[in-house]
Amino acid sequence: MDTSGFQPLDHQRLAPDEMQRRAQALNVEAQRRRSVREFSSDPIPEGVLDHCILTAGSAPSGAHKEPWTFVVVTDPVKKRAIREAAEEEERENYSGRMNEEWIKDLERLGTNAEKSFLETAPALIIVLRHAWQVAPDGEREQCYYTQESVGIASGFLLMALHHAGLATLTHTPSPMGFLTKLLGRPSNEKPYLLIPVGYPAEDCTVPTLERRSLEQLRIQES
Ligand code: IYR
Repeated sequence: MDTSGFQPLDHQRLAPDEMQRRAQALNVEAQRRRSVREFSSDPIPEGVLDHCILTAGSAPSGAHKEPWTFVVVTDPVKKRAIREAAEEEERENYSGRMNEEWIKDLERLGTNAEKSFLETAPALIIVLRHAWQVAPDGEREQCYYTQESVGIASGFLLMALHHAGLATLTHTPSPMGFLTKLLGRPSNEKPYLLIPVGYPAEDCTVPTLERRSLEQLRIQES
């Protein structure tokens, strides 16, 4: 068998009680994550976002194409430009593009077309999905399962940021084409999510909601 290009997996089995403890502890932490719309403008300590982005980049991807880029925006002028363009799209969304049922579903979240968090949050991370890639020789290369891959990477990113003590919002001011232009990114990079990141505001509130129970989530096929 040709084993070139392979290496032993770095893995150690844990004792069952340690597995239990770790699985439970991560769930306790995950359950505290909430989507936040009120941010403090306090800056994020240097280096924290880099580690979180590296964690996102550890996600699995189709044929290991790593079809993602994470753009970090902290410049107030650029944040303002993004806010203005996002609010323009959102005004269209709230005044006709979203149907009645959608508007009603959002009522309990208290959202509207006003997106001041895009300026208040100290950083915006824009997740870009590579629909294809360009090889060094200029040839167009295929990417595979990019929606799945970038979705998983975004999940890793949200959890890493939460784990580091930061609040996030999973924001999709669709259509998001304006971001490709504003950020000067090539046309193969499609905006996937816009994630404001920072500390929550001192007086931040979040909608009261319940999550599905294990009985609702897990179906045991025996
Ligand atoms: N993008 C809009 C609307 C919106 C849509 C969903 I689905 C939400 O869960 C929340 C908001 C906005 O950000 O206001």
